[in-house]
Amino acid sequence: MFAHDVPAFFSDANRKTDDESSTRRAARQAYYRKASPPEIRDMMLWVYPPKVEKPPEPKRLSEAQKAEIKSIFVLYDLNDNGLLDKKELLEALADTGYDDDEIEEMFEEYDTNGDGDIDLHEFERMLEQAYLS
Ligand SMILES: [Ca+2]
Ligand SMILES: [Ca+2]
Repeated sequence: MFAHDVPAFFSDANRKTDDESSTRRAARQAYYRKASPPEIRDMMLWVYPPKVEKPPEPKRLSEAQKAEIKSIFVLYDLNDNGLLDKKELLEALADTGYDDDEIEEMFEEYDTNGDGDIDLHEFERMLEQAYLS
């Protein structure tokens, strides 16, 4: 940088503070003209760091929510065998406003291992959306 550039350099640097700090802009303007292309690239990365897209944290049920779901499961599991069969689910959801077809559909959808029962794990999946949304 030449001495006669200095006043303009600073006034310019101080004026433009919109999306990069004046210090960074000053540094970029001071060194830009002598920089080699890789150096320019490095400076641009410094001034405009690439946005690191963090993948959203997968939503998980908390231990408290899991415990709550389990207590509901136990309540629905009328014969206490650790599984909800279709009849138990129909009975459990009878008052929720779902009709039998919808409940049966839900049952088929969430009985992911197809054994004809909803186990606790499948039941968690069933309620997960309601809990996490
Ligand atoms: Ca049962
Ligand atoms: Ca199952």
